[in-house]
Amino acid sequence: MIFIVKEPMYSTEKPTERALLVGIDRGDAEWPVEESLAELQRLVETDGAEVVGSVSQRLKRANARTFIGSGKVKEVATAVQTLSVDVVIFDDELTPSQQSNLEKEIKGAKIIDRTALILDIFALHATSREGRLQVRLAQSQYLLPRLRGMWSHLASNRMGGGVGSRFGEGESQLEVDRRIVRKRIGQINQELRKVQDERDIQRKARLSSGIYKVAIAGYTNAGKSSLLNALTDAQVLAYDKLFATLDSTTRRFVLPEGRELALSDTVGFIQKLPTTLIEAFKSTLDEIVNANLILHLVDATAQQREAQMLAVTEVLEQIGAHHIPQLLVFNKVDELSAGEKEVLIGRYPQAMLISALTREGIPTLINRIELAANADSRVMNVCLPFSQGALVGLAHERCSVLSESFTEEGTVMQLSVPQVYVSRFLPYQLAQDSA
Ligand SMILES: Nc1nc2c(ncn2[C@@H]2O[C@H](COP(=O)(O)OP(=O)(O)OP(=O)(O)O)[C@@H](O)[C@H]2O)c(=O)[nH]1
Ligand SMILES: [Mg+2]
Repeated sequence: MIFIVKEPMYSTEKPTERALLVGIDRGDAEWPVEESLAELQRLVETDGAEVVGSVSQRLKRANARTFIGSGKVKEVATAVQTLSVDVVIFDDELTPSQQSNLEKEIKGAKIIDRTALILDIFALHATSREGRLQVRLAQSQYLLPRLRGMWSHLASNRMGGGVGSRFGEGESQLEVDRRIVRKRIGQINQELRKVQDERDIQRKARLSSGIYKVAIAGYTNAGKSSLLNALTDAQVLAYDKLFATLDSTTRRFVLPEGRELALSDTVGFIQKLPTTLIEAFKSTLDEIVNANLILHLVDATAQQREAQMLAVTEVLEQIGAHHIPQLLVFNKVDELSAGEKEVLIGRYPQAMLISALTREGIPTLINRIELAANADSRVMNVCLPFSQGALVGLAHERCSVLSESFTEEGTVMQLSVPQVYVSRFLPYQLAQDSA
């Protein structure tokens, strides 16, 4: 059965593209097909099109030839006509042959898949040079095995615009051939390396400074940018769209006792995140991989909260960040009732409940970050001679100052010193420590 969201409408305004969604119901209780299609609808809307209907079919696994069964394909083909559909969007990545078979059988509409849609949104939101290069790399890698199938698709896109049309922007049809795409991948990789070399310099500087790095990771729309803004004066764009953030932003964050940390916000994760994107965004994701602590931020109000958490855990594993200490943080609790909060605490006693909007729970979160940051520290009693002004500065900026007094010999301090700095303070250690 086809679930119709909107009847065809006739108006004089420039038409928004009309999309029909198609998914498979695999009987997955964690991530039911309705939820997956609802998320796909949000993706479509983020990309600027309108969903006019959705179709799902109960299948154990996808049909190798046409993803859905042949009867269902006919149903979709009819719906394309009756609902004036411009684009049919499949909720899973189609194989190149499934795509070309579907294109033959469903006339009058573009056929794209979730991956192409996500890549398109990334293209729309990429602002930095690195972001744009990474998106182009992912698009080219996606395009390469599909070149034959994409020929007509690209040609019609270029004329029609709309969903999926930011593929190969500015390219002439002739250029779309395997050799050229491969060459382009090579060039993008080269350019990316240059951009990333510069970034590496900054990152290495942070690394060698021994500064403690905290990364905010989580599902798209969890409120990562809002949290960065709440903790620092980052003023990162935060809005109710999927994949608002593509580039990572790192800001200085000063703990109440004076120690400085680096706090990063980065690209959000999603179910079925295309592997081409994960590979292309490796350097952006390195912000997470190189962190000392990950704040796993969860939208506590999300229908599919648990499934979203699982998706995030899986991506963290995929990028090799699963061994990094994590704090589980539920955001948007301003929208939960007292009862709902209790259920959440009962289920995740180790988690923190916050609201980036009302700042509820933020002080507790800062305390927990501080505790984690101090976990690799050692308490030292030192007397820093007045000639060692720089070391006094280091103590204030990178260590926790537990006590401080001034004597004739110098500044006597009790410090919680991160391991990386211990050797710097050793020469000035007071006798009581060596006991
Ligand atoms: N009610 C409520 N809304 C919030 C809170 N934090 C964030 N939001 C809203 O959630 C939406 C997404 O917030 P962002 O900070 O952009 O989320 P993000 O995780 O950075 O999203 P992407 O960059 O798209 O992955 C915005 O509309 C925010 O205003 C919160 O604590 N409470
Ligand atoms: Mg964001």
